[in-house]
Amino acid sequence: MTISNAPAQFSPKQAVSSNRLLGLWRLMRGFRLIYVGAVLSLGIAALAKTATYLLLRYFVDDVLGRGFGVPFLLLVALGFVGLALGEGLFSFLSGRWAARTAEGTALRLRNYLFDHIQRLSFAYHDQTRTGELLQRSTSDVEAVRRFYADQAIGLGRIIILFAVNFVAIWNLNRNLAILSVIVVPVLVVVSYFFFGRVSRRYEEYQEQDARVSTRLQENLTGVRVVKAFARQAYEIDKFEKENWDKFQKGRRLILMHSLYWPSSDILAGLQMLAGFVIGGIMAINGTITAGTYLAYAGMVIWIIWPMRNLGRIIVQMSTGLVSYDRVMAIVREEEEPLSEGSYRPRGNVRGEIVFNDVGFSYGEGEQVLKHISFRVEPGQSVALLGSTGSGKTSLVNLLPRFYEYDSGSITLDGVELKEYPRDYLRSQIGIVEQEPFLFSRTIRENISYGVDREVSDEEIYAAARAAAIHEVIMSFPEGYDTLVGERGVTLSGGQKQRVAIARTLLRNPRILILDDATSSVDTETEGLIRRALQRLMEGRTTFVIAHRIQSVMNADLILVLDKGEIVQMGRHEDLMAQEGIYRDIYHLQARIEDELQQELEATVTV
Ligand code: M5T
Ligand code: MG
Repeated sequence: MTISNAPAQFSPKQAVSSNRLLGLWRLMRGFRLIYVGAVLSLGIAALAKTATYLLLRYFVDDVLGRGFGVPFLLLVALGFVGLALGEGLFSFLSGRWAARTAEGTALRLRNYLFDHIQRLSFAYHDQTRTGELLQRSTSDVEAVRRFYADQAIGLGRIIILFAVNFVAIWNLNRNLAILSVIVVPVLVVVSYFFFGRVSRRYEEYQEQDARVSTRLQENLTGVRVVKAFARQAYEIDKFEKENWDKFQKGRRLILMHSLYWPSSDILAGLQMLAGFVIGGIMAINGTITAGTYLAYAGMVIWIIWPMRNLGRIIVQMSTGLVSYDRVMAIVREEEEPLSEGSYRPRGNVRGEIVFNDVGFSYGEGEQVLKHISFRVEPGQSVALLGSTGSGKTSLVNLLPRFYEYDSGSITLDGVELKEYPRDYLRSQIGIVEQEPFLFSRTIRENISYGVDREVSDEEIYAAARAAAIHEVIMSFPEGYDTLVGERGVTLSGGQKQRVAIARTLLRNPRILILDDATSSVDTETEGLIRRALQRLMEGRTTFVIAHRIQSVMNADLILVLDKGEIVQMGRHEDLMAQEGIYRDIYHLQARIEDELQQELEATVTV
């Protein structure tokens, strides 16, 4: 659609306002002109309608029975036809332009949200439920779209119809005009009463709706867990409760709407009745002409109709306003500044990393890392070892600035990490996450993900070979074009990890982080990967998190973490020479391996 009409630099951030109507107006930027055009067309259509009644009055009072010739009568008839056509044409234009504004604005808003949500910080995503984000980017945007397409334009229509017809009746007869608006104050009070209630109920309803979406989304993502734990009944029960709650809230919302309708209908009905009866009496008495009465009877409908709909529109508008707030709550969130930073080197970093008394906690929680100090020379490898929950992942997550440390300092090549723009850091650091995520795309696309330049097949194969996954991929009928995930192959945990390793290697980062990257891989494959990586790790600073001593013993520096603190640090030989966790783990793992070996031999000899 005509998104090109919109100023390119427009961002919905500029439409953040505590005045929701003002905000919605700003959100329309680039479409405001055609929207005003839509409202003007409505006005013209309304004038044409009212003119029809006035022409009718003229026809009845001044033409009928005066012996005008056929040509003149034809002319009057043509007038009726012209007015009808004009009304139709401008109504059409109005609807079209309003729709264009609404669709264009919604399109832009959805695109913006998609973009924006991905730029929010890790901390934001940790706290926000996916279902909530989904709902706000779809259903709430839809409500905002309806605000432009139906409600705002509807309000314009109401005001214009009312004003035009009221003025026309006023000019015919003041008493009639006053008579036809006698219930307006009552209607206003009634509408106001419902407006507040519907707003609140709609908000509750949307919140509940978000809860239902979240539950649905979580269950679909975690369907395996649900089945494995045979918790279907429990989950269904939970879902039904939330869904029932949504139904209840929806019912209460509809109840408000449906209470409003009859009450406004009764008022409007009384109004109409009074108008027809009193107007009729006036016509019989001769206070007004027959033509005036006819015109009045036609026009008064277009006074009462708007009054009756005013409340409905205002009440519905409250939903658009609430949704505006819900969408803007996301828009208002600060994006994680990617390119902000005072130090952006031309080339690559060398990779010297120094931690000095670093402390870190997630949000308000307790300290996850305490007094972390160590030093890595460029090209060295660091291994992190420690029980689960000891803070290994948290430590490496600080390097690409996924999270900001609270105290102490981390320097890269002698410059504080916070001075580097995040996008630069992330281009220098490759991370294989503990639980890698692959997109539902081809394996080729997954491996080349995040590389901006064209990559040759050879490069992709080389990365896959280093990750010991090339052979596996080639064994699929479609090779590198095999789709991963729902509509394609389901990769095993270890295969996924290796695709993720290949993906990171292809980016050729100066600093490599492998967070438990070989945890789902058997010892033999791990050996293969380790040997291949050995070559690739040369010249890069590497962080390896692993649980097997074998995978860490060759590191230049081994850090043993416990409850967020470094309890031991040094090379394998140093650590073996001291008492402590490291030696304990070493002996434990060696014993287990021995026992396994013996058992294996025993079963073979039997
Ligand atoms: C250390 C907490 C976690 C634990 C501590 C990733 C993450 C962790 N934590 C959060 O509160 N939010 C988060 O996003 O931090 O956790 P870790 O750094 O993940 O530990 P680990 O990597 O050593 O453990 P493991 O199991 O991967 O070996 O208290 O709750
Ligand atoms: Mg971890």
